[in-house]
Amino acid sequence: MTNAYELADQAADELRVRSGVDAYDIAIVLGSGWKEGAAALGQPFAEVATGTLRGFVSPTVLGHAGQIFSLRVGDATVALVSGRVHLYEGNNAHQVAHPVRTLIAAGARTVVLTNACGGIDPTKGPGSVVVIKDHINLTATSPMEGDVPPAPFGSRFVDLTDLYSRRLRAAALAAAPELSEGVYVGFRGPHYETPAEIAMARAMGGTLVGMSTVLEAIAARHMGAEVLGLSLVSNLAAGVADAPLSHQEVLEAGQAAASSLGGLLARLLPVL
Ligand code: 8IG
Repeated sequence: MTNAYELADQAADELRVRSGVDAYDIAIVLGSGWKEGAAALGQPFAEVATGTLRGFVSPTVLGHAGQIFSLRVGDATVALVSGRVHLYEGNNAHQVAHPVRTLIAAGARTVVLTNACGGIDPTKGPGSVVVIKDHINLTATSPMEGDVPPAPFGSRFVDLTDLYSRRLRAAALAAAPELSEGVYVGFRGPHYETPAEIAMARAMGGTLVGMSTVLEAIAARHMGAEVLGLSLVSNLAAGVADAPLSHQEVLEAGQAAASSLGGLLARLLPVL
């Protein structure tokens, strides 16, 4: 069985051939709500279906096949990864981390992880964008499980002290002062939390809750990339407001925010 790093190298080689890009600078993983906005970054010069790349599993959301768009933004060659996959689709931590590992194997030194999430802070309601300062991984799994990482990668016991790059967070907050920072608590889902679980997450120091990002961040940091996390609050978490959560509302909040998210990415990319 090929290890996760060889698999990422092979997928990166296939991606290079299909996109014509020798080395990427920045990889942006697009969470729900972010894809529409990302069109504001410019016209991609290549589009690769992830189904044609080794190790990629297909998203289970109908009509959302995985794609990697390649484009130039200023001096940077950027990959937009759409069609993220999650643990709750039945994937393991390595499958979830594979797109990020592939883009890093294809040269990306900066990884921007975007997502839509629930908000615990009632003053940062739907439509707020929060820079992830740190995370609490409650998925009970890790992309570092399994085989020992081969050279040149460091130990599986990767230090996560500066997981969400201090430098990138400062750059993002300087370029977009309306943003604030928060701690993202990663659950497995796909059910939303109970009010008691949200009370726990708040007591732990969490301000955002979601079902993605944490495993990709760990894998990216381990491979030496700098990580920036951006969360779009789509709903207040369970029990924070009186209303029940509705998936429909979550989708609508994403659509409403889409155009401003693109503008935000366009402002941030030059300073990363
Ligand atoms: I959008 O309230 C979105 N994703 N775990 N909880 C969790 N994930 C989410 C939520 C939420 N909203």
